[in-house]
Amino acid sequence: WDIKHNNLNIPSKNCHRVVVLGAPKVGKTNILRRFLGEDYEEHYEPTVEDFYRKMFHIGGETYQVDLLDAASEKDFPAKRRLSILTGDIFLLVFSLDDRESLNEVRELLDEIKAAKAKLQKPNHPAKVPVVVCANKADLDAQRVLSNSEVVDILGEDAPFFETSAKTGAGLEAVFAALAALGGLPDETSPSRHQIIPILTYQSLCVGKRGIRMRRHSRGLGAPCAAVDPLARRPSFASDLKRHNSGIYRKIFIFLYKSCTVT
Ligand SMILES: Nc1nc2c(ncn2[C@@H]2O[C@H](COP(=O)(O)OP(=O)(O)O)[C@@H](O)[C@H]2O)c(=O)[nH]1
Ligand SMILES: [Mg+2]
Repeated sequence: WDIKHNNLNIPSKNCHRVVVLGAPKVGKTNILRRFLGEDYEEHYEPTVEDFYRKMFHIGGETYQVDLLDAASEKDFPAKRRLSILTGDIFLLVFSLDDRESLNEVRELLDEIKAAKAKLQKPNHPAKVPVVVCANKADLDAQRVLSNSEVVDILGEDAPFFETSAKTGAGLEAVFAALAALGGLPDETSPSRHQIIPILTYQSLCVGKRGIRMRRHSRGLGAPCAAVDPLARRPSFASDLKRHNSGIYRKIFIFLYKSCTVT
């Protein structure tokens, strides 16, 4: 059973890609760990680029959330642009003890707005699907940014939440906001479902379909989710297929060239 290619037939309207961006060391990986149902990690490991896939079975429906931990791509603008174009929801993270990391979020917000605006019909500008985490709220003594300074810098562009990946504070609200942007049910929040092994998840969705699904869907079952241990970031080619409209094609080809030449 090849789970890498989404043979689980999750409807594409239920599939979303969350791209996580922000300065190094602000807590991006630990926030993702929380979303995946893992524990906080004190030891810092720099991220190169990580890709995660979490699949949900909620109310008889299936959903898939892909998470791209895009690490520090400040020095790779073409790579970052590609990540931005392939994301449909964005989680931007800065740390309350690091003013420069807030400036970086401001720049990312502008870049995402500009990139998405180019792809939209001029008469129908949609709101940018971004949620911002003001992380490390537990570090009272080191805090250098007040709430009102953050509001001033971010403006009305994106909702932000004070969070702590260490204590878990504020993260429920962040996950709920992300779910709302993707039209996902609230049960996608880690506290609202049970994590089950991938094999159990697969048998729930596809094994002996008729009998099990029917029996299961009578009570719809408790919300559950599984993390795909084999998930890899899809190739450039399949990203292109996902967004197979003319404008995307042109931009992708341009970006692909600029990624490979440099
Ligand atoms: N006090 C505190 N430390 C945190 C928090 N989030 C992350 N850290 C620590 O900050 C360091 C960087 O975290 P990490 O998640 O790897 O950041 P990333 O580089 O943005 O992915 C690690 O040592 C974490 O333990 C938080 O909310 N509070
Ligand atoms: Mg990281």
